[in-house]
Amino acid sequence: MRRMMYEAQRALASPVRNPRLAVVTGRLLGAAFIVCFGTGLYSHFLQEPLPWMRFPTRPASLYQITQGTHIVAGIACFPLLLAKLYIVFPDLFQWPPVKSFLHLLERASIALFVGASLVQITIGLINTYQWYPWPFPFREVHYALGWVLVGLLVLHIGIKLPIITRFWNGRAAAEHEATDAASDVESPADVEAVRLWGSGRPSGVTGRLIAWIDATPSFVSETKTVSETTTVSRRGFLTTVGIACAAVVGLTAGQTFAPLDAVNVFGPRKKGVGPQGLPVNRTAEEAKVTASAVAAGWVLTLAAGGVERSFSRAELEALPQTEVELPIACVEGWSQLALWRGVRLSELADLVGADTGASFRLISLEERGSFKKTEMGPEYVRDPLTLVALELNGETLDLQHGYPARMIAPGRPGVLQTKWLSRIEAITA
Ligand SMILES: Nc1nc2c(c(=O)[nH]1)N[C@H]1C(S)=C(S)[C@@H](COP(=O)(O)O)O[C@H]1N2
Ligand SMILES: [Mo]
Repeated sequence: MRRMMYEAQRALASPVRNPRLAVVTGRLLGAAFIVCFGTGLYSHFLQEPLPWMRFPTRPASLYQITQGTHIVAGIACFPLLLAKLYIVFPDLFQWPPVKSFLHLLERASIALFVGASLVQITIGLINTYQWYPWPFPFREVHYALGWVLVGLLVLHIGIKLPIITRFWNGRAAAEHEATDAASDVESPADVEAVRLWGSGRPSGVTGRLIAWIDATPSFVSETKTVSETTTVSRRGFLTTVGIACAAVVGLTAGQTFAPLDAVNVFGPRKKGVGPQGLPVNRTAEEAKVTASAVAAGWVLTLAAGGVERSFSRAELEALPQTEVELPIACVEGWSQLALWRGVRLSELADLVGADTGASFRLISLEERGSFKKTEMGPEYVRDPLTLVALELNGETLDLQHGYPARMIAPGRPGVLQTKWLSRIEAITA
């Protein structure tokens, strides 16, 4: 068995399967994970703020930037994770599979890390296509997995620290390689050294692994130093990974970042598609508001501290109108800038004498659905860009976009830009 595993590792040996490249791709992957985690946390707390939380409202496209980055970094994880798994694959064939309790923990944590990462980026990607083919609530699971992954990332970095520090610097790694390669490491005793390359044992072991890999007949049989072929294939590997990342990112980022729209081949949303040139996520039919939204008796009711006032659409139109340019930035990754016109929420709040520090609840005509009610902190309520929008891109708001009136505020996720408003009330603590 030991022999078999040894042969497997030998057969899989390749110049790109070395600790230096494992560290290089690991670094990029780690950075992408941290970016995803940070932007993900931000998105989470915007949707589920703790009572004391207040958020910046500028730049107005803040959420477009953070969520666009979240999805771009998540998509880049696919080629990076595949590259990393390719590099460390031979490490799977260790013998004995478990040497100690600590070794068991290490291998189990890596198995969990890989599995959870694959699940996380896959459900995330599928979600950008608005496809929810699983029985669990996406947002809660994605959020919980985010914490699990950060924990496992810290553990992984801790375990691999000796290798990471040793191979962080390219030149240092090459030096180790050259010295270590000088010794003969073809004997089965060195298989021991190979098995240890993942265990983070310092002083020469990992360097000897490279030497062993480089000494593998199929690649560098005659010489024990780093050959040109080796360098070339390593560079080729990194170039391939780079191109793959650029491709998957470049061909989808246009859904958020308008300049890349022309090459948005795989992104689920295209610019300018939909009524009034804007995509629609949930239609009026799906929300079952086709009758209530056009009913003659529709009014928007504002309520604060016992004062209630109702406005018909004509009455709202008679109030001072403000025009703002703000994006709809969906959690699912697409964003689009649009021109909105309507009444400032702060002016409506003043009409019912609402407290300047009050948070508001926005209630839609929609009878069912997770977005029928949303909440908004005073930083948004009082922002001059926050409107009860009546017009979009120079026309009366389309029914699909929330006619007779919808919310539009700076720096917020699309899910909170409530359509088909019916009631806006100050939340009394
Ligand atoms: N009442 C209500 N408002 C809603 C939604 C909804 O399902 N119901 N969807 C939200 C989501 S997820 C987004 S991204 C934006 C999309 O706006 P659009 O469909 O008008 O483009 O509206 C938001 N407003
Ligand atoms: Mo959305």
